Amino acid sequence: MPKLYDLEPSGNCYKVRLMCALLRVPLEVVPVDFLAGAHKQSPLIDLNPFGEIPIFVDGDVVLRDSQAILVYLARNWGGEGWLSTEPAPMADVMQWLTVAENEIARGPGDARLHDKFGVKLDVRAAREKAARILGLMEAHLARQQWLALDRPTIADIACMPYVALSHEGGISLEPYLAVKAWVERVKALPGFIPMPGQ
Ligand SMILES: N[C@@H](CCC(=O)N[C@@H](CS)C(=O)NCC(=O)O)C(=O)O
Repeated sequence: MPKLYDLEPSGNCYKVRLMCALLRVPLEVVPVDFLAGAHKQSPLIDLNPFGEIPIFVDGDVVLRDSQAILVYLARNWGGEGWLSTEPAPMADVMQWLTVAENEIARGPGDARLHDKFGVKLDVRAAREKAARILGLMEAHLARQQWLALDRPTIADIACMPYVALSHEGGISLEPYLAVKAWVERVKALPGFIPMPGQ
């Protein structure tokens, strides 16, 4: 059974738990003592020298980075649906995976790190970035139901968690009706599991 080194309030870890639930992939969840810095010490630092979680282990396969883990899960257990192997549809999904790690992580993700976990960072810059990406997503999702293609893909699973948790970073989703409707569509997927704060 694949194993996830996990932290419950981490949106990045949640992406992995959620994707496994949607795909009905059994997962051994191993809680990490994050406050004690277990992810910076052996044995976890040997699995991920970046000193971060999630860490995903499936036999000989060891992966860090939630987006990469979603790719692995989708290709292994999701067929063509969650991540197409056709060039243009695959690229459409991939461009949203980078949004998850860039604009969303540095926008609503950082604002939440500041407000909820007391991390020292430029929260004004994070809120400006959040407003920009939420505006872009609102315009995009006013035209289509899902971020990429015409169906749920790992693009939605990568981007939804930190957007849905925006309020924990002092950002209201009220002005973003299409974004809110998209979050609800993700929550209605068969097998969906929530995370704390949603
Ligand atoms: N690109 C990684 C980022 C992972 C990440 O930032 N993880 C956080 C927890 S959500 C972490 O472990 N940070 C290390 C630290 O703050 O010491 C991913 O998407 O999984």
